Amino acid sequence: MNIPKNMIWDKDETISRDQLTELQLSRLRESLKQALKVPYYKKALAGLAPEDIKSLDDLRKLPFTTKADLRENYPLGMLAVNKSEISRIHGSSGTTGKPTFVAYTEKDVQNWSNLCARFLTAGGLRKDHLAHIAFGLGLFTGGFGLHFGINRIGAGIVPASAGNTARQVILLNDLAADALICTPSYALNIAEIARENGIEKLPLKFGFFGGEMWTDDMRDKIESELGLFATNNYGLSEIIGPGVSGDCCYRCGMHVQEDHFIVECIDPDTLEPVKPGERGELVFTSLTKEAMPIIRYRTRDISSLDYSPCDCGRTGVRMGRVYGRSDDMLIIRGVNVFPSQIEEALLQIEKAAPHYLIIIDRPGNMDKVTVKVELRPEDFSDKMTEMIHLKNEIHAAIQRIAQIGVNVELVAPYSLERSSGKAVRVIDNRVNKPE
Ligand code: DLL
Repeated sequence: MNIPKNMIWDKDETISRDQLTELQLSRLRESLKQALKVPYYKKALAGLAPEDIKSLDDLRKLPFTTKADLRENYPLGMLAVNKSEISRIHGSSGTTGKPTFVAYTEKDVQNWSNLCARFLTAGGLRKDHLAHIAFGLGLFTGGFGLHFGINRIGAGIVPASAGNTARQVILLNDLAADALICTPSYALNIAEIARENGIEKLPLKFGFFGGEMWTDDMRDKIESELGLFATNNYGLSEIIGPGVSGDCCYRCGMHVQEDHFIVECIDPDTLEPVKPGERGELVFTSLTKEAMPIIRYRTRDISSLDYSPCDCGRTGVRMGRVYGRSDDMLIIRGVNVFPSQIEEALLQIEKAAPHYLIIIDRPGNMDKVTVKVELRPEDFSDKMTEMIHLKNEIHAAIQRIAQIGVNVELVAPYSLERSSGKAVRVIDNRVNKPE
């Protein structure tokens, strides 16, 4: 495996905490000034002026912004510039209803490209590499966000976009890209199709994966199947897209790009900050965005923050893997369960392929959870005892990690639907889901 050397793209990634605090404070005032051009924020800030922010602690005086606020201002009510100044529009599809649109000025696009160039450099991409983008090149921020970041570094791009996995494999093999850019679940699908087509090893060296929840075990699996060095990167459309944070080569948490975003980690119930290292909901405030500045956006993503120094020299606080979303948290017979716990359990069992689907029903008054687990082709057997043993093993692992009993259904290799973007892992058929 190619472990990249530590390399820093931009000296601002290493400024001291004191310098950072000073920079954040002055940028926060500027950003508030920009936000006050949006009628929604003018009302929500209720007379609060940028000068009222004397220290970063005063951030807590500001109101939160939620997805519902953005929806109410559909399509472009949160714009702080004239429409003529828009350089790009992206959107997040969500599972229901209309997309949420986000807009960028030319300066926003430039900043965004630089943020992506930073984490790509951190994870090993250099200008002599070729990078294959298998994110959809469209309204989704993943495709074009990464495209412009790679371009900033000067590396070559194969803009494959999403879908047609067999074709992706041909391109990856024949053009010999060094880096693969997609969701972690799609990386596994690519590995699977490559294997089916008799390709032992694609020429890939690095993988930049993000856009959905994944676990450390999933990373190990992807690395062993594709023989590359995989890093995690995180972001969300409302804040900018990819580039909010990313792993460095030491992979001990994703460095938040704090010169562009202030991050808080709060208890989603009390809305009070949690202590460093404790799990809570991440909240971001943009510091440099012109088109759509955003104040204290509640992401629903559950993670934790680590302020200890990192050997790479970057000073941005490190966020842990997203454990789940507070709205993805399943309440099963009163027990809180995150899909990531089920993934963790499944990946501990060698014979279970990393493809699964969680289905929840409530036939009477009791929640019933079925976890469909695909078997690896080589382990698919018609020996009943072996299959029962495996089912029991999976059942016990889920019970141990997620503290719930589930109905395990073993399904044939390749029978679960593959996605070329964010994988759908949960189908909740309950009519009245517990809040
Ligand atoms: O998924 C932006 C992105 C694209 C990030 C490509 C990284 C790579 P949205 O479609 O708005 O934007 O979805 C944002 O995806 O709130 C998280 O729940 C989840 N997410 C994004 N990155 C990660 C990650 C893009 N590395 C939502 N780990 C976020 C876990 C992630 N979850």
